Amino acid sequence: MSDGEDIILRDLSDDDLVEQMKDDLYDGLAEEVHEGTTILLERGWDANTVLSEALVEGMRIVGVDFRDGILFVPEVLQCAGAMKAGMELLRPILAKSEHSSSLGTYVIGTVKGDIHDIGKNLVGMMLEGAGFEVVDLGINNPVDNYLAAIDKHNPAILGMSALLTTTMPYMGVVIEELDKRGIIKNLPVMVGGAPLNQEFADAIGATSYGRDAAVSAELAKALVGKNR
Ligand code: B1M
Repeated sequence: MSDGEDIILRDLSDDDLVEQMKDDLYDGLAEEVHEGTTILLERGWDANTVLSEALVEGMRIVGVDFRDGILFVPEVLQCAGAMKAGMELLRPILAKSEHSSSLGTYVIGTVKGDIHDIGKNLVGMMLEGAGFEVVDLGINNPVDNYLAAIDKHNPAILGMSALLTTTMPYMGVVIEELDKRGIIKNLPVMVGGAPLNQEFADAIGATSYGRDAAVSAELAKALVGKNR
């Protein structure tokens, strides 16, 4: 961003800046979203408020126009890049653990066929902040990836994310496999993602359904018996 644009962003009131950041996110302007996030943090905004009011709300608007055929995949990829530029600044704040000892390992990954990772990444940050060691398997994970990670990391919780109605049933496939192998008895499984709900989580036999990142971190603490 040029100095001139920088000065204009800094001159905006908080409300105008948040509106501008939503526009910038929509336009896929990573540097501007990064700068806007910096300014709000400097003005004393807490990371969760920046996240929900500027970034998540901006991405919600993108989602509506994506659904309505106004935005297409290449543009939405730019929007995702801009959102991530803001999230990178929030990561160290959100992931800063107030716990001196770890609550255990939390393995998380987006399921097979699905490449959405923004929500999963947010959940991971909040979990780190809650005191978990997070092992992130990334996107597009077949059941074997989850099994290998369970073997390797002996997690306290397994988490799966899905953003598509076509990929969410795969969570059930993973849970069935964990059941067959007798793993599910000792390993709580949390599922989450925009198209899910509690009924779906119950139907596939998940231990827990995380509606959003903050709720998921609280649920995770409860699952390991450390709700404090
Ligand atoms: Co996609 N996409 N997308 N997309 N995309 C959606 C999901 C969609 C709802 C858009 C729409 O039509 N309105 C729609 C799904 C429709 C449906 O299934 N019913 C859709 C579609 C159709 C597609 C493609 C098929 C488009 C195409 O190719 N024609 C394609 C599929 C690719 C694939 O995965 N195979 C596709 C591609 C993409 C991009 C690559 C361009 C990009 C992803 C970039 C990335 O993630 N790196 C993208 C994006 C950005 C979106 C929207 C616009 C935004 C998603 C997002 O990041 N939200 C999305 C619209 C929407 O959701 N409104 C859309 C912000 C994020 C903070 O929220 O992810 O919901 P969310 O996470 C929340 C909670 O859900 C929860 O906590 C998070 C934080 O609070 N949560 C968990 C998530 N995971 C959790 C796990 C937990 C607990 C809680 O425990 C383990």
